Amino acid sequence: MGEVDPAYIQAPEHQPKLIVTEAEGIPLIDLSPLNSCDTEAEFSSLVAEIGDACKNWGFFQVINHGVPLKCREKIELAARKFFGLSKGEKKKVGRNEVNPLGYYDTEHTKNVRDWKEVFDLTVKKPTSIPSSHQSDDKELNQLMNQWPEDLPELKEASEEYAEEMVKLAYKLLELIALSLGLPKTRFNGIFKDHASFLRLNRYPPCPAPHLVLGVGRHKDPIALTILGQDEVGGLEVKRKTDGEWILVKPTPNAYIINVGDLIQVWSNDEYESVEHRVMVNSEKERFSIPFFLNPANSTWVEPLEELINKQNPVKYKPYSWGEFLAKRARSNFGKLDIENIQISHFRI
Ligand SMILES: O=C(O)CCC(=O)C(=O)O
Repeated sequence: MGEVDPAYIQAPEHQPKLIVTEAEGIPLIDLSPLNSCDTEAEFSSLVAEIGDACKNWGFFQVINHGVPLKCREKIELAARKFFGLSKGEKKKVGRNEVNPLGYYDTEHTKNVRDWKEVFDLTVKKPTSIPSSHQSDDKELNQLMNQWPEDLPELKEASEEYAEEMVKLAYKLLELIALSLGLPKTRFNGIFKDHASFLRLNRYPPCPAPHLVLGVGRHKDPIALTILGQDEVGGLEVKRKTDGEWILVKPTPNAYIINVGDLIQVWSNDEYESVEHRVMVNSEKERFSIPFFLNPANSTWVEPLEELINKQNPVKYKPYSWGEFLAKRARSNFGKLDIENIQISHFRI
């Protein structure tokens, strides 16, 4: 990526402090009660832990999650091989505004360029998204995964891994539903035709880690993110209690889970989507693999009626997920003059 282009430089108030405050980390939750015949009491305590983590942090890590280590190692190796290809080879599977899947190295977050390269793929095929962000335009674009010709293992590893992510996502959705006092399968129907994405991220070493970010501060617009990070570290979460940026220390073979905007709206703000960002460093490259759980693009999003009552009136107007996504995608490709669409725009 060479010298630091001004397009990467964060405003002074958003530049990272490289001296990391040692702090209590996000909760680490053991999911083994899901995989064994443990007692009812252990299961209830797991549901309570998930609820507390969603409410107090919006983020947590899970261990004993059931995703085979081999499957994770396979995709991590394939990702390293992919990003190790020449720029020319990677650009052959480059993404663009018509098909936003594939390789990309000029993504912007909050109108500042991110210090990273990515490879995106859709989990369910085919997936379509609205072709434009205009509400009256009903045309859909079919999204096509693009695969590098000389790296067949990337497709195989990604497809196997995505299946495991979907299984884990359903387990988490069920725990979250229970923690909100809802039936276990309350969210399952919403994801029947899910349009989830998998992303491979590489953050190259950076000569000015105090000025730039691998991903600028943002909240995820989706339902849930399941992130595998390597041992380098760099993800920071904005602590709800005091707004401090807290580093998520890498835990071997754990996954980092965060609640996205959709769960914030469905839960009528009981569980909030929390801001996070990624620091880079001057010596080491870093890899991460987020899985973004998305409902079908035709989904209308609004607070769940079971959670609404006189004391807790509805806080959001319904919005179309597909249209929201199409509007949001516009700012990935370049610098806009205005803030892009946020769920706060639907707040009553
Ligand atoms: O790489 C990470 O740790 C987080 C990535 C992230 O927040 C994103 O891709 O939206």
